[in-house]
Amino acid sequence: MVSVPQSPAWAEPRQADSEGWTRAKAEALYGLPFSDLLFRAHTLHRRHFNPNGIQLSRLLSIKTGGCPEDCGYCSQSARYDTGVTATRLMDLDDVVAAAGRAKAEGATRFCMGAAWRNPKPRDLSRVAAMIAAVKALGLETCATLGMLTEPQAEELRAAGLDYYNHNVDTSPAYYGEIITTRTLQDRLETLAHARRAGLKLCCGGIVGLGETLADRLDMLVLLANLAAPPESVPLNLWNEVPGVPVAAQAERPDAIAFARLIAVARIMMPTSVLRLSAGRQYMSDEAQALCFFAGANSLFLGETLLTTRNAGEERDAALFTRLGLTALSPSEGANVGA
Ligand code: SAM
Ligand code: DTB
Ligand code: SF4
Repeated sequence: MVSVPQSPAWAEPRQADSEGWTRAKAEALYGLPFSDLLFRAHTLHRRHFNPNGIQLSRLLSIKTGGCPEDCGYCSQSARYDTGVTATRLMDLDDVVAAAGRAKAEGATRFCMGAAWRNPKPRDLSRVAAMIAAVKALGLETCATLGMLTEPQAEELRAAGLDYYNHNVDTSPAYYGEIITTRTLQDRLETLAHARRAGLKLCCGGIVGLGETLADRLDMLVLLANLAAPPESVPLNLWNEVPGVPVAAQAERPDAIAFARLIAVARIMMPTSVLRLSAGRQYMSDEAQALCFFAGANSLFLGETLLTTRNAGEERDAALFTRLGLTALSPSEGANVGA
């Protein structure tokens, strides 16, 4: 007879105690037998969300390339030869037309991304007009424009912005290997400005940049220990970009390792919406299904993200049918039992 070791107690998901989440606690979760870990994460997931619902977002790059920052994974940094052509900020009408198409395709949130270190005053008022117009279509709004001051965040909020996306990207220890032109502290300050302005946070990072498992867990610890965890946590798998420094060292986790990470994120941030973000084009339907069971409940629709490929409409429609997934409305796309 094959001897199966006794499972550790799985039944009652526990929150972190008053000292918050630590690497050791995250490692203990990550190291659970796979079925115990997934059961525990899925139990929490069901407690807080409709487990068959999925939040659907659409991205649009409203200003592409030519970015002065040196993020070592990014196709839009002016420092690397990636083949991306820099553009000016899009016209309002074109953005509204794209948002209308996104709504028709089933998206409930429209995320506008600009390759800036930070927005200049004139740019900010133009983006504010875009936010107001997209909001008027009945979509939730999200923007990712680089660093923000608190008054800038307030201006965006007043225009109708719901979410601000600004990622920590990786662990505190690995951060300096990937980005040198702005610090993690700079990013945390922007997140604080967005929070104080009343914006919801969309904040996560990338997996597969050459970091260790400890780095991946430290990134989750950082996110989970924020004063209030982000309402939305995008977990990006590195999307291949030729010509950037990360390309030489990148290694995406396999499906089991990624599902474990999603499950740990679900347990550490039980009421946050977790997005399978960049990298779904590399994942099989089965791998995505595992991640949804582990607690992922959001994704980007469409053929492209900002500059790289996404899974695409046809494949996603078939996936949703195969898995019986239905779109979450904006109110359901927030948690149901916080
Ligand atoms: N410039 C803004 C900023 O950095 O906050 C907004 C746009 S930036 C492209 C948004 C996020 O996309 C990054 O923080 C990073 O997490 C993710 N990202 C960028 N390039 C990626 C890639 N090649 N693979 C996976 N994620 C990527
Ligand atoms: C996030 O965490 N992922 C999205 C969104 N926030 C802006 C961006 C993914 C970008 C992937 C690389 C590209 O398409 O250029
Ligand atoms: Fe610029 Fe954002 Fe790309 Fe960094 S991730 S290079 S800030 S567009």
